[in-house]
Amino acid sequence: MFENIQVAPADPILGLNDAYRNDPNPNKINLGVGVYKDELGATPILKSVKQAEERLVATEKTKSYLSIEGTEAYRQAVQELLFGAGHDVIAKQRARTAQSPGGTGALRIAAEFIKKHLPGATVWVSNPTWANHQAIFQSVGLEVGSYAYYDAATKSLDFEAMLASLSQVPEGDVVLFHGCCHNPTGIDPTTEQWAQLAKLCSKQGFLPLFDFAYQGFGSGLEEDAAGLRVFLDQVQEMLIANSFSKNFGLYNERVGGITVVCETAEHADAVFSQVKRCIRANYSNPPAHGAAVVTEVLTDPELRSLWEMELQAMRTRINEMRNLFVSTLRAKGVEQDFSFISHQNGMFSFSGLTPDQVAQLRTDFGIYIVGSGRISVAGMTKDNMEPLCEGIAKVLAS
Ligand code: PLP
Ligand code: TYF
Repeated sequence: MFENIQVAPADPILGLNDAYRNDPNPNKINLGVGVYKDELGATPILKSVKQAEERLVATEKTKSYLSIEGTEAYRQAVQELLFGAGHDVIAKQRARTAQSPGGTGALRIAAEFIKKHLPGATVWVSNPTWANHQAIFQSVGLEVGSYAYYDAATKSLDFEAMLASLSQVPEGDVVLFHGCCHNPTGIDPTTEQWAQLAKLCSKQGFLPLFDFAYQGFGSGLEEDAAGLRVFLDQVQEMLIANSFSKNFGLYNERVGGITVVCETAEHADAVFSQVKRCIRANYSNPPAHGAAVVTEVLTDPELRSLWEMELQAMRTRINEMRNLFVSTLRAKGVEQDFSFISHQNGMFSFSGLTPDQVAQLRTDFGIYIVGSGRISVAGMTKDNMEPLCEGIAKVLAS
């Protein structure tokens, strides 16, 4: 039965990681996968997370199943982080959150819910977007369309084109927005632009789906939620897939949430009951540990302030690397203007390097960048900056 099955193509991002691992070059540099690295090139466990884990190990009493939707304390903590404590949506019980296995698990549940309950809806994603978006929606049989986003010529958001394509989206379709720190471009709408998008959404009648995987990596926890909250002022219904992989460094614990916002608490009850059915037929109930850690950190004032400091330190280090990258390239005599990289948000930048240049960086210098030219700035350190910029300068000059 299996003899005719062909080998699947390697994942564009995770496949690169494998190639990096197998490269014997001692000076290799990995700027592929979106995983935070510290100045030593390590991805450490946050102190706040470690302390929460120590408490949990000492006090945990059972490994029995969680409910389909996860723990109440976690679900509440997620909503407060997304909307801000005391937000009207919380007070009116218009939102329901289920704990999910990472942001990917949340997106997959959103996809199944859309497929089942919004028949005929197409999901629109930005051009470009995270490579897994298409796969997740298509895997449940949804049509995926793309809307204009990035202007390669100016290396910025083509907001006019974005508005023009979104005004073609029919009522009842779904539009995915990156809550902040757009992956792969690092370019987000401004608050004013978010307000225009929300207005358009309300006029067109499409459903916004926020993919919120980097809260706190842009400007701050509150600042990064501005787009989502501007939408909440204008629209009654929304889906949100959030992840704690990056901002808690809990990548392999798989912790996130799927949140539905409805017009009324009654609608929310009905919608959420269907979301729970999707979960039940998928992974049944979520893993407990990561979410317990997040709950402990978010609800304990001491751990919370430690976490916020650690998150700020990650954000600051990435921004320092952005500036150092731009200035080191300049010092290496690169004439092309890379200053746009200093103004982008989060882990990623679209470098504008061509697929040929990306390939040359890899074969000649052991520098690994995603084929699209996306650079994970979080992989840069003071130690690898010189060889990195040296390699890029040589490739650009060749
Ligand atoms: N959405 C975007 C835009 C991402 O970049 C990522 C991870 O890189 C995710 C979702 C999924 O995150 P998780 O690892 O929590 O599944
Ligand atoms: O670098 C990126 O864009 C992501 C990172 O299960 C990632 O693809 C890796 C593994 C995973 C989810 C996200």
